[in-house]
Amino acid sequence: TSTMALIEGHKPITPASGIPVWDIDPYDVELLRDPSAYYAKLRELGEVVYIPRYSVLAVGRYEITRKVFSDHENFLSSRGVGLNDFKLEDPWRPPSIILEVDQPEHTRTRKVMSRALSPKVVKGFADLFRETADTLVDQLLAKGTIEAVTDLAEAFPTTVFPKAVGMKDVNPRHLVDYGAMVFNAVGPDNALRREAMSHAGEIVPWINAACTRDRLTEDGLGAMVYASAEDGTLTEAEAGMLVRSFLSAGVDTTVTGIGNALWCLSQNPEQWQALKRDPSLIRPAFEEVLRYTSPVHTFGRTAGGATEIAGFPVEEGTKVLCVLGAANMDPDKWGDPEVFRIDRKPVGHVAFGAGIHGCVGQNIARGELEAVLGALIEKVDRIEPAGEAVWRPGNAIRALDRLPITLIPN
Ligand code: HEM
Ligand code: OVM
Repeated sequence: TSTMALIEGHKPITPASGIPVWDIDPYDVELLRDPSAYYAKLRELGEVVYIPRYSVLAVGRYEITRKVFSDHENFLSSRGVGLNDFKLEDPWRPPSIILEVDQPEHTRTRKVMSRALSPKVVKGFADLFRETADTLVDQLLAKGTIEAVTDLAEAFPTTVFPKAVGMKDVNPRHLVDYGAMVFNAVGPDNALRREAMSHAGEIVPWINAACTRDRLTEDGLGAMVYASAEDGTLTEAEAGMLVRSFLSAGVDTTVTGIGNALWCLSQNPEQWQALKRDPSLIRPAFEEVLRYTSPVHTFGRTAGGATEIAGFPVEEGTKVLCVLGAANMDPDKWGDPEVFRIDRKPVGHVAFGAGIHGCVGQNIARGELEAVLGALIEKVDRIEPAGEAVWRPGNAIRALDRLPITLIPN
């Protein structure tokens, strides 16, 4: 550990000459509410940009973003995927044993999680997901005008996900607020992070307790992870840590995915009608929602040693912001990226990341969205805006804060 003052918890760097310098705050709340101009300028400035305010590099062009984000040899996850370098400053909670580790440690925990979240296991939840979605949509149709963020986007995952995990303790608010802590923690020490963290005293102990074996049923995802503690693959404590990963990554992401999907479809009525005509487009429609809105807009990496990005030397300890939202809107990769088309089939989008850390929960996320969109297209004729959609700034998550809509039945 150096005696040098840290900038946002990591080592200040001297960028290689030739790297464009951009004096911007990518965590400014106004920018986060509407990031498209920031994404465009980041891509325009060069393959890699230096942001002095945080002493970090940033990438936003598609190819280089994908390359850096998936290059686990040179760009580590174990020093944190946010601005804090865990090697220099203690993280706010014990690091995730899947997200925030490198190979070879990553391989063992990843195997346990991918078995628990396999397509076969996820299929087993299809009826629960669909029945819950049908009931919820019927209730919301009776109301007519709804606040889609709370009434649907939050209501659905906070109902089905704890059941899938097998949680005995129920507290939807705590699950949503914990997600806000986890995802805002990867940003700087700004008002967003501090506000999210202000709930920590109550929520962290509740989450930790909810991850223990005696607070989980015998038949959920949690039990599957604890089974790996029985066969010796994991310790009991490690099993608890992986259940914590479900609760960290599995709620706010799908809440955001559902909210963003409803926003896309309410703003593009002809795409909604196309979806109703052809239900086989439900999955491609969700992939396009992910590309178009990038629910996880930015995650980082740390250079483990001297390396390079696009030919520029990069020193050890450099934090690199990988702006997934910018990559998913790169016109050099996507034709008319600003057009939302449910039949685009955007293979290669980076909304779930890429490489060894690519989202291990993507099957269950798709299963949840399939149930919600399936129930909606069957029962709802039109989705009309009923007021202004308001975005909620987040250091890593781009979600709606409010989405008033009217559901008109068939
Ligand atoms: C990893 C996005 C849903 C669990 C990731 C990563 C992204 C992501 C971008 C890569 C992180 C990195 O490389 O540093 C999303 C989005 C979702 C979603 C956009 C929903 C629309 C879920 C769900 C779960 C989950 C439902 C749990 C059931 C995880 C875990 C990792 C991860 C445990 C770490 C994987 C690893 O490091 O090997 N997710 N996620 N995610 N996701 Fe998701
Ligand atoms: C975790 C986790 C996994 C993915 C995303 C995330 C930063 C956390 O394992 O705790 O949010």
